[in-house]
Amino acid sequence: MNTIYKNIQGNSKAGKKLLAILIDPDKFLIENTFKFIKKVNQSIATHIFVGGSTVDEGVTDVLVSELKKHTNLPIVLFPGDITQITNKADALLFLSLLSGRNPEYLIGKHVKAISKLKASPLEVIPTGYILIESGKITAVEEVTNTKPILRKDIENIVDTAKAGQFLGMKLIYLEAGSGAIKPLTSAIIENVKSELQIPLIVGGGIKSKLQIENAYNSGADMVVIGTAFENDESFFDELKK
Ligand code: 1GP
Repeated sequence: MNTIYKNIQGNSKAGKKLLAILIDPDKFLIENTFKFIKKVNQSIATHIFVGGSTVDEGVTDVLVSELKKHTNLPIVLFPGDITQITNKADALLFLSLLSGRNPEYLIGKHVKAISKLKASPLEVIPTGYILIESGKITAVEEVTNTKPILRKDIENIVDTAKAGQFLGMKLIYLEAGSGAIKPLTSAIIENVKSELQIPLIVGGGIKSKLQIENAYNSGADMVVIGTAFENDESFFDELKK
């Protein structure tokens, strides 16, 4: 059907901002699904992302099945590894870690994923994933054994995003890392957005309505938030429809 990307692209063109709630199966208690999803459904969230750097095999599949019982929001996989691919979701961000120089995360794992994907109904969305330093070592950095791009190196960040677009990627995901102390700056987001003709996702360390607005006003088409909801579900109260 391939409707998820078209929807993101259409909203980006129309200036309608999107919000994805990231659920890390490794940190989420399945018995809390109903209570948690009720809050998601009552909020301005438009998408649910599911994924994490390290998740036990089979856990994502069980979690997505449970989520599907309680929400009509699109469920998009944001996988740290091939084992997190489940056909029960709607789409998959086919992430290539463009900020790093580890071939496994640029193309290696992608080749290995094909046996699972070629007969899959999942909508596969090629996504350039760019990790930017956040003042602390993040899980992505550790798991992928790559270095993030320095915040001050805006030209390199912009050129990396543009290279992703020229390679044919449909989305660029600018990532400060889960639990980042400070989210990405407006300058980084604005500079990247001004060079891109594809939708821009921004995540990492966003934990207030003001920070969401800042990311949107700087050019993010979609904001992703995970840790802030893991730490305090009352944040949903500020984000009611
Ligand atoms: C992480 O960008 C996402 O990959 C979300 O980050 O957990 O800091 O919200 P947070």
